[in-house]
Amino acid sequence: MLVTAVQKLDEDKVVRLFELGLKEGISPVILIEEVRKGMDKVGEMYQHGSYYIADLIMAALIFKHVLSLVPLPDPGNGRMAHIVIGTVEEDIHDIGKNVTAGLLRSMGINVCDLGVDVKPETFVAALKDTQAKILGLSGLLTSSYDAMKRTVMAVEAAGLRDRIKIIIGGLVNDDIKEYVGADYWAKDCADGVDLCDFLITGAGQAAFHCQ
Ligand code: B12
Repeated sequence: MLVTAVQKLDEDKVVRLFELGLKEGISPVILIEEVRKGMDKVGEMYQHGSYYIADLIMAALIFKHVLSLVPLPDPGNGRMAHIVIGTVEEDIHDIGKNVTAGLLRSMGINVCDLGVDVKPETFVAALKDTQAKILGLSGLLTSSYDAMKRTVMAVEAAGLRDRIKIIIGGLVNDDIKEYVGADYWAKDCADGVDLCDFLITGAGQAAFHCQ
């Protein structure tokens, strides 16, 4: 129902169902995932020409509205971080990246979020600055795969590759991970958060499907 309401861009209904879900004790991660599936449908309709860019913007606004219903910790980018995260160069999609960063913070993981359209050299500078051991790259455009690859190459060129684990998220899969040269890919934020937890604390499952 939530998926269909998002697909129809029915903001009132989405908010009502999301609030109801929270009230019934359903995990925000599960509810967010339902909204994400609805966004996929909106994306498909845009691709097939039945929705326009204004509809993508509307979908983004609805997503931001539901996210405001979930208390996520204050950003507060600290100097020491476990993970540096950002959306790669020339890509401005940030909803999924923000959800992931928020969930990581809610688990007490220090996140340095560089925002969107982040250049490879900016990622490298932040990795040096924060001493982070994990780099999270988000990208939803086909062109983002090359930007991810350039970022991995910049990390290598800076001599940091051996100590950094690189996770990609967004519209990615195992082939993209191989192409980009990353260590892992995450199918969703829950997957990504489990993986980061494992890489930082060694807790949780030792084998991830995204490896
Ligand atoms: C909303 C949206 C927009 C909004 C973005 C608003 C914003 N602030 O982010 C706006 C309207 C700005 C937009 C613009 C464009 N968009 Co757009 N957009 C979408 C849409 C509908 C939803 C994306 C979204 O937010 N999903 C919800 C979030 C929660 O999901 P998510 O990003 O996948 O994130 C989840 C996981 O992937 C994961 N995750 C994400 N990042 C990371 C990172 C790490 C480290 C980890 C561990 C996990 C993780 O966690 C999240 C939760 O599980 C998608 C359709 C789709 N199928 O995704 C198209 C889509 C991505 N857009 C598309 C296009 C074409 C564009 C434009 C080029 C349109 C245009 N002609 O201008 C521009 C590009 C602008 C640019 N340079 O970046 C295409 C891309 C096609 C392609 N293969 O290249 C898509 C796929 C639509 C389509 N089917 O055609 N878009």
